[in-house]
Amino acid sequence: MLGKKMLDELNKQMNKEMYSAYLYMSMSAYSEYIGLNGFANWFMVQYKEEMEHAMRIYNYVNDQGGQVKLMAIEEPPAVFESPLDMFEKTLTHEQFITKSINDLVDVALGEKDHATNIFLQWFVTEQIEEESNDNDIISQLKLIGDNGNGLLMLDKEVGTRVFVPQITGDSQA
Ligand code: OFO
Repeated sequence: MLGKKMLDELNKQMNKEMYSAYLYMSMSAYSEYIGLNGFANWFMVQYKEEMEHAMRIYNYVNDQGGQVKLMAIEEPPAVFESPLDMFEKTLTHEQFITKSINDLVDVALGEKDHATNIFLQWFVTEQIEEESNDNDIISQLKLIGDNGNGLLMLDKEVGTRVFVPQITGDSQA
């Protein structure tokens, strides 16, 4: 069973994950618009992963007998300066999400809610990978600089990223 504060914070986190999905969908659309289809693929995979993150929380709240509450999703930016700009904004956003997950863990520990603490550990680990992936691509984009060939090579590489569903149910979005 979830305490009221824990439930409220989980519902808010679900909304943040939905915003993450929306943000990366927007970056995917922009990448496609400027002809970088590999980056468009990378961000679309990210969008799908974020939808799964939201669904993990949705399923957990339901499993715990809590009431899922859907809130309005903020409008993401539609235009970006460059691939580097998109990945720097992605990293900044993921750092915000990491802090938010850490705050959720603090609430779970404060309420002695061990089940939710265990549930959240998956997200704690996932955030390490998210930030690491973003940092890697930012480093590569900085090395590439204004080199068009380098950018096209990286576009090709990130175009191979594949979405691997991790949870069952209607998570494919
Ligand atoms: Fe859900 O990990 Fe990104 O936001």
